[in-house]
Amino acid sequence: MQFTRRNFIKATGASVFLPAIVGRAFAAEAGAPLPIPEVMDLGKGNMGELTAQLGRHEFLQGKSTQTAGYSQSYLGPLIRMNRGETANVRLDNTIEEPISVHWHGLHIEGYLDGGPHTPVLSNTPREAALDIEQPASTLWYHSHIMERTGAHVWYGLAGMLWIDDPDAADNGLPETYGEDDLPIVVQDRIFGNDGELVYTPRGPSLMMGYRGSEILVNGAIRPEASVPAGLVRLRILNGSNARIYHFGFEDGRSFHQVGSDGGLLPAPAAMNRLTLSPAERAEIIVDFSDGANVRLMSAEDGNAMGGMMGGMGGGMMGGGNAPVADPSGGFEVMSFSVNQGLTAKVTTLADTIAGAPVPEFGEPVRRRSFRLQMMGSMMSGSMKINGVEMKMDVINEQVRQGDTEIWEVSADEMQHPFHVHGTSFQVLSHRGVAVDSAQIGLKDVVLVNGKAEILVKFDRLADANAPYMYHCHILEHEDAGMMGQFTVA
Ligand SMILES: [Cu+2]
Repeated sequence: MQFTRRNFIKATGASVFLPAIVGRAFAAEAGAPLPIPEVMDLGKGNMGELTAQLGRHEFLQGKSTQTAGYSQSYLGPLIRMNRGETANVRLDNTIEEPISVHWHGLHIEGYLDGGPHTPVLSNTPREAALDIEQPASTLWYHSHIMERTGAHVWYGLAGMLWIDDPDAADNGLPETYGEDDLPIVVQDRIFGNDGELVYTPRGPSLMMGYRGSEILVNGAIRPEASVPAGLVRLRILNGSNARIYHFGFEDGRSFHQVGSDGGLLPAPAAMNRLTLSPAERAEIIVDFSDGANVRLMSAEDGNAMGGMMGGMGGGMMGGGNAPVADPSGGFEVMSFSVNQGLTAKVTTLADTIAGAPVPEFGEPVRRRSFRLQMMGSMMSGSMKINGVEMKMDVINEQVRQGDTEIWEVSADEMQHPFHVHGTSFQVLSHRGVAVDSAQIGLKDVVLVNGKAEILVKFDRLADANAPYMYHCHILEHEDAGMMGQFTVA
């Protein structure tokens, strides 16, 4: 099986030789209506079909861009699955290279997880039956092929996945899809003068992770959502390869976080700033009852190799690509316009949230350490965990099913979002300070700055033919080798 870069490049028509810093000879128009993805409902025995395909998509007015997507030109449908049921989906691939469908955040066995050992080969469909036994949550899916994940996701092989719990008590949260319950997939991209996507990670843009100068939400440039004058639930996924967002509304209004990676929080957490690193999710409730239109902004990503680069800004080092700064200092992500013609179905938020998962971790029986390392990668192009880079035929760790462990993850050179397959974990501490899990909920990605301790437990099996992965979710770091494999037996 060939995992060559050339296949994909040839297939998409994109050139690897475009310069990484691209002038903007076109006007990127913001303000198109927020695209609401089609729903693929896999509840109640419905069979879905997800086909990886190349396509063309109009991001820029009058320009057609080569892309990839699952059953559509860019990104994929919003997939919904029910807790307590088996979700059936047929996976196919019409692209000339292997892709995969990794179910990010699903607690399923290794052979179903969609990692690099279980690709969907060209024109070789297969079926997956996924037993859903986890709480209601906002997850996603994306391609996860050795050394190719960054390119695959950049061109569009990603989508959102929502788990619903038909038996959960009514939590009173907004739940009318596309009206007051909105999927928000935030990505940054670079477009060349010809309107094509540019993906050329090397040098600084590989080291810092590949960041873009245009912000897309659900595949549209800084779109506008029309919302009712009440409470609106935004299910935000940072679907970017490398960029960390520090979200906030332009008028400084506060909002409530009600969910994170692994499900709902026990109680709404008030805030006016929200940081999401790549692959993290947050469900937030925003009050639009004052009728005012408002923009969602983000502060620039400052994640950089402070130690080596003397603290140069991440925007400068992220391949030279940063969104145009607003006078307020940050940059615009999208905007909201209040439509008085829409009915506000939810206007109050309860003090506690019914149906939040209750963490069930026993006493830890083992401790493992994972050091995420970049040192030397500028020369070698390879990044490591505990001194070794990812190798498909090496199992780095063996875990016993049902054991609770403490994993100590350290990131000294820059911040890395650490993701673990097959489970949700609890963050115990960060930089030596205890973390209140009720505030942040169950996680499958934690942004590590210094050292974090997480409590993990695996209930599903993964053998050496299809092991689980742990890795940095800056996709250029993952593709450069900052990933490891483990079995659960
Ligand atoms: Cu990293």
